[in-house]
Amino acid sequence: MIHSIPAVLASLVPLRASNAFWLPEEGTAAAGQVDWLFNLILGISVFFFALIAVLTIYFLLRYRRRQGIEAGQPPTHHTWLEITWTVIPTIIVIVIFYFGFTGYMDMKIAPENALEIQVTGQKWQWLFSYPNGHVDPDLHVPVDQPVKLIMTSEDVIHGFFIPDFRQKMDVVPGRYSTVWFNVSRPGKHIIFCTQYCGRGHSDMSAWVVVHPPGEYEKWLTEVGDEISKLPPAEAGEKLYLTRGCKQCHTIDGGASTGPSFLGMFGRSETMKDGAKLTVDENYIREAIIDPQAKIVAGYQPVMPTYKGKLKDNEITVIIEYLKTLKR
Ligand code: HEC
Ligand SMILES: [Cu+2]
Repeated sequence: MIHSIPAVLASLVPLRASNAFWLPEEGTAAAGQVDWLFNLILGISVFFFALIAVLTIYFLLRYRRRQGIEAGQPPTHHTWLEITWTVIPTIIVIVIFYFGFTGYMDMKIAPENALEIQVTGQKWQWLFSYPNGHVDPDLHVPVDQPVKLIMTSEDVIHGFFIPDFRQKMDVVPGRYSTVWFNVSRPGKHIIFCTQYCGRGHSDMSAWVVVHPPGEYEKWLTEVGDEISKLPPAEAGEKLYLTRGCKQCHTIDGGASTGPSFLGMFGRSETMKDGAKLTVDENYIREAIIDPQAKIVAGYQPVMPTYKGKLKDNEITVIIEYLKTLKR
């Protein structure tokens, strides 16, 4: 097949909307805008790089020192040349600024009807809290609806990044940051943490699940009363898997950031200050709500508090689950 020269050039200098070749999928319309500007800047840079490189080589050869030719006096000043190289770049940066700034404002300011979802970053998991109180390790959203995320961190700085949406925002303890987006197709997109936040940093990922029309509401009611429907130990296991405990506690006796849950209930534990105590319901409850109150010997005080994040009935089913993990 013979390609026309413009078609080949167009595929080499990607000033096009579709980027499957080197950028991730464009999950939102805003992502398309970001890519468009990125490609514009890239195109301008490639053009000037090529122009300057070619001219440099040409001048090097053309005006090289040769036997018998004396160098003339160079001109000190060339008004029109100077005006040209000032005006053209100024216009270019103004255009880039205009599209960059308006695009930034569009991505920054959420529409008023946006659905709000709370996001918590913690070592080493994202937690998403929905309007009905449900907390999930993944971000579920309806299609064709602006969604605003209100994000904060429980411990260190995390970075919330959805490559497909070209959205990235720091998630900082003690303050709130936001992002918003509107996805027009059902599907799944990955979320990463982009700040090196410790041992489990590379596991700190989640999914954006974009539900087809009507499915989001259905999902929300279904998960809303899951805890009360499941047998306690199963509900507890579910919370162990979805609320971040798994990132730091194993259930097979293996080492991790925190003590393994295997055979924990009823065992005698030595604290950092030398005190000995037996693991019972009240001790576990305190360990979850106020982890810094008693530190197990040999471990760092890095467990985040779950005060306000786990309801009483949820702590109860976690305890029921821990009781089942016998040696
Ligand atoms: C960032 C890591 C981390 C996460 C997440 C975490 N923990 Fe911990 N946990 C620890 C560490 C470290 C210790 C030991 C130091 C201490 O006592 O605080 C600990 C101690 C405990 C203890 C006391 C253990 C013992 O052997 O005496 C319990 C119970 C506990 N965690 C429950 C949980 C539950 C339930 C969750 C999830 C809802 C959870 N932890 C999430 C790190 C974590
Ligand atoms: Cu992180």
